[in-house]
Amino acid sequence: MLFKFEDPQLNPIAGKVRAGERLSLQEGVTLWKTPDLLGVGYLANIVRERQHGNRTYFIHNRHINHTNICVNSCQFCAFGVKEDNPASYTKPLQEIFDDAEQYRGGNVSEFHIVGGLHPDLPFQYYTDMLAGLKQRFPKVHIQAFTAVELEYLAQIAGMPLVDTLLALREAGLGSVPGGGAEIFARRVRRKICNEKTGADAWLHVHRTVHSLGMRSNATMLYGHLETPEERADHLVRLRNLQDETGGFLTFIPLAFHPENTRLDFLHTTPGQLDLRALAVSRLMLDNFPHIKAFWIMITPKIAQLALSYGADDMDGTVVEEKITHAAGAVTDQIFHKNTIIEMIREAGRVPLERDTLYEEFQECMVSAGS
Ligand code: V47
Repeated sequence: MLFKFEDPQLNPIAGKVRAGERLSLQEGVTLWKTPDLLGVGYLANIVRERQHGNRTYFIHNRHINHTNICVNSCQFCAFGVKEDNPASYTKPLQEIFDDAEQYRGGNVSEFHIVGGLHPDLPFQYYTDMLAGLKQRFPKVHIQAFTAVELEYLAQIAGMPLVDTLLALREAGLGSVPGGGAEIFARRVRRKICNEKTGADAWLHVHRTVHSLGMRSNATMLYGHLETPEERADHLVRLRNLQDETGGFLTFIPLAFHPENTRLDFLHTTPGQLDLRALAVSRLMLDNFPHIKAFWIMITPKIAQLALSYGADDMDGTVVEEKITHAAGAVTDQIFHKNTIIEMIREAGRVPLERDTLYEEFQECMVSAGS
């Protein structure tokens, strides 16, 4: 029996999805606006299963947030503070290495490193951090520094972006995470992150990363002041760059957390928007291999449902997450491998533990001591 859409506007979109045709910006807006969430999820699931069947990826990773000191003061961020704030911190390199050591033996395969734009740390702090981790954990992939941080590090290093990236790669950088994109629309950026580098600069950094043969991820912060039209525009701009470079691996919609931010008059995102964000992303980003449900931000329960709304990746074990938790996230900061495996199996999918670049993966069973 054919699925019957509640919203007839979804019928022509369904025809294109079934035929594997690209959706337009306007169709993207329709997907963001339609009350027929089940219809949007149904379509996203068609694409998800066409690409990945029941396969669902996760990674054994560890997040490291080396400093919360930041020269910017973004309205949506509760993590970044100024140096004179009693809650400010900058981890000495030895502390980063010692923390990482505690994790030895756990078969971690990725360090995910992001932090504030620190006014005084020298470029060598970053290269020494990468080199020190790589020396101690040669097999662990390092995914580090958002496009915003990379642009800032180039300023600190006094080098062109390409040379900065080459120096970081030489020290151990493996790939670039997707943060810092927020929402590309200038209207909203003026209100939520006026000092921050613009959309074109974010896209330029990723274009440059890809030109060096490195992979990266992309994100979109949703659930604040942006409109459905601005969300659709964000996705189309990412899709255009991916047409050009093919360097993006994964897209992660990031649910805005308002607590302790200057946007604390807003509410946390409703579950329907979290599911819709993943589903619309899956449908619009037809050239992105993966869509990730970041359980830290949308809760494990929504992340599990998301596996039927377009997502094929559950991120990973994480261990320590400060950015969303500073903004009121109530989720744990660590997930044990067994919990992720069970959640994926309960959703009727097949759990595959992957490396950062999705080059190696293997099916997992719940095991003792994971
Ligand atoms: O860059 C900041 C966002 C990002 C808030 O690449 C906030 O695989 C919600 O980018 N509420 C960091 N979001 C996280 C990130 C990420 C996470 C997981 C996987 C990957 C990946 C990337 O979080 C920041 C910013 O865009 N953010 N404040 C907030 N209050």
